[in-house]
Amino acid sequence: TDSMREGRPVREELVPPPVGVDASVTPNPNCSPPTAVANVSQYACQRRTTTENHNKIFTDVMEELAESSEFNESKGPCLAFRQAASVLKSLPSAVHCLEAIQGLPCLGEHTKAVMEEILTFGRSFKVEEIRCDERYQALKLFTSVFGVGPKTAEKWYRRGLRSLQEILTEPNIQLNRMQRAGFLYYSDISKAVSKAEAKALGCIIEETVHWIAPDAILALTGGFRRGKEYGHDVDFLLTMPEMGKEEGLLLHVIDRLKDQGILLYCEYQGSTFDVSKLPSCRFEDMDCFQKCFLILRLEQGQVEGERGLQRDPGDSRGWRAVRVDLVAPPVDCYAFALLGWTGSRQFGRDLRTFAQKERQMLLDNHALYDKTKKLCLLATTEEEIFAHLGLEYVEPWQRNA
Ligand code: DCT
Ligand code: MG
Repeated sequence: TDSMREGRPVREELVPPPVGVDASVTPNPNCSPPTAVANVSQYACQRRTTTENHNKIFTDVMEELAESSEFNESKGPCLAFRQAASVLKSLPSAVHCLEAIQGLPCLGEHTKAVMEEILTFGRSFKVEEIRCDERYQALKLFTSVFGVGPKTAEKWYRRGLRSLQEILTEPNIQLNRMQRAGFLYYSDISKAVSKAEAKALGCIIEETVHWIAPDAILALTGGFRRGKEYGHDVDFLLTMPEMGKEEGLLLHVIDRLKDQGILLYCEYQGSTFDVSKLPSCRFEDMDCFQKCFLILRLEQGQVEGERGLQRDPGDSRGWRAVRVDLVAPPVDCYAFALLGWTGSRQFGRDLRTFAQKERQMLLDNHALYDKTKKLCLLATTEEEIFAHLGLEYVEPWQRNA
């Protein structure tokens, strides 16, 4: 693919301008020049992707197609649509014609056909068909409940259930604790969390953590660290400067949140981390750090700005429920955990693929293992991890792949 990309600009320069138009005098204002898309890497970790997405009309459709493929357990197409969306997100301007995407990586025939539909008709018939699909609608609705994954959603769909009301009134359905909380706070936690709300929660978490351990290290991660205006939850990483001191920290934090009367739900997972198992520990999405998935009560008065809490019109409660994730890795894993939990998912996925395919290294949220040297490469900052991988540093706000 590298040679293809290197050869591409030359080929495009040879494309004659449309008949009767002198391209040098009258450049087509709708077509970005080929140079604008030259040298786009197939790996998200070699692209800089801010929150400013010039190709939302395409990427929203691609992401819906990816989700639909995921529901059908079509892993290949799902990944292909996600990669295509990610490449388009990184472009410095909007795509106005198919010529402008020539030579870009990760855009297959399927993706191009969808883009052509959107360019020609302003819409994608394929995605409109999917949106009308009963199964897609039901699975999307069910998985929008905290604690409900694709498997449970599929099970409910197969039983003939179609609405949340039907789930709640079906006597044979046993919801687990997480799902019960998901239904209980559904209207709040299905609403986006704003940056102002994330900031308010950051203050609460910081105060709580430092009340327990003044020297604890706390960082905002996830989408808000990448500069997003809205998110579905707020993610934090915390650790202690001295190895091992992080043990028990999260349980203390949970207790303290409970004492403050703001803990609406808590699912705690103890650490399943075992240094002796590294690096044979499976390098995949999930990490084994102690963590908790919370639902916290956020008061109107704690949120700065005119708009305050994100609420329905007519909601006069003066508070809302928000999903918060806290992860507590040991300090020697902190940089790897920070890199992983900052995301985006696609950025992280491509970092791991890049490490493996281009560097014969294994990267996950705990460590970086060099297969050639047969050793783990240490790092205390994200910059060091990029350097180990021989990658230019990409700032968190440029990781919105
Ligand atoms: N992550 C991870 N391991 C997990 C779950 C998540 O490494 N088991 C990473 C991937 C992205 C990041 O953590 C944050 O996850 P989300 O909160 O799901 O994503 P987000 O980018 O913060 O998006 P949102 O704004 O919707 O919260
Ligand atoms: Mg998040």
